[in-house]
Amino acid sequence: MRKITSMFVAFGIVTVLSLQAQAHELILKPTSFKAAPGSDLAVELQSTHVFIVKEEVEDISKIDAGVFADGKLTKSILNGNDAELRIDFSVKVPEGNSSALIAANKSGDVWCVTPDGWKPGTRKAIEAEGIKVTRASMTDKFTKAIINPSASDKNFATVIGQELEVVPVTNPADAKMGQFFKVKVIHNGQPASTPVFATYDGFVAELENTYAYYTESNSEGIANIKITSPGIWIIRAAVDNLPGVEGEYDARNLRSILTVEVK
Ligand SMILES: [Cu+2]
Repeated sequence: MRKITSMFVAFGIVTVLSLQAQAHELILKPTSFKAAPGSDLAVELQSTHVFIVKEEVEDISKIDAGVFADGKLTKSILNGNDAELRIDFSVKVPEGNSSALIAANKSGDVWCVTPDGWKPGTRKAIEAEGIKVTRASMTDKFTKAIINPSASDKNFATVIGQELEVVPVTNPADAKMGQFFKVKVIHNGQPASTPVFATYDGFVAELENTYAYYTESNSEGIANIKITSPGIWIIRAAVDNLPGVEGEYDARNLRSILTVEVK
């Protein structure tokens, strides 16, 4: 009996850890990757467990999003689209013939794992309701997309300063089927070794948290993703279990997703 109980306890822990890894992902999906300089481009911000299928409307009050140019993010007005299960916004495509960056950053909500399931709120707040908290965590999310890639500029490699950032080393204009697409993962301004998952739009639309490719960035932050299909690719880095804040949450996690199109 005791042995069975401890097996159940062990199973419970595994479940909690894997659920924690399954927070939904924040993904930028421009409606086009080629847009005329000076025009308005519609962009979708999706929150999902399935790639790339919109599933949830995030809390717009916690998100900054827009075009990143001249060293700063110009924030767009965000519109929660409940009918389409996504956030809509538009950006003014920068002038000139260089590639352009669109970015979104979301500060995390605290979620607690409890015997009654997941509850939003800090450890203090949930415990004040008389509910036991197994684990409280917060996940901050960063995402970026590159439009108008061109063979003649280096703007695609601009580091915009996200706490966790995936920076292309390969020019997206040169991304090709059957070849490696190289990225650099940067955490707090330093190259970081992290798990790197990648997939493309339409690879698997029936299953959650399913990616086409897995690798890890090395100590220089470099990861190579083998491109196995044309289309929209997402490349995702993750850092888990950063220190928490006493009484608020036990750990903080970071997610960062780069979106590029492969012709
Ligand atoms: Cu979700």
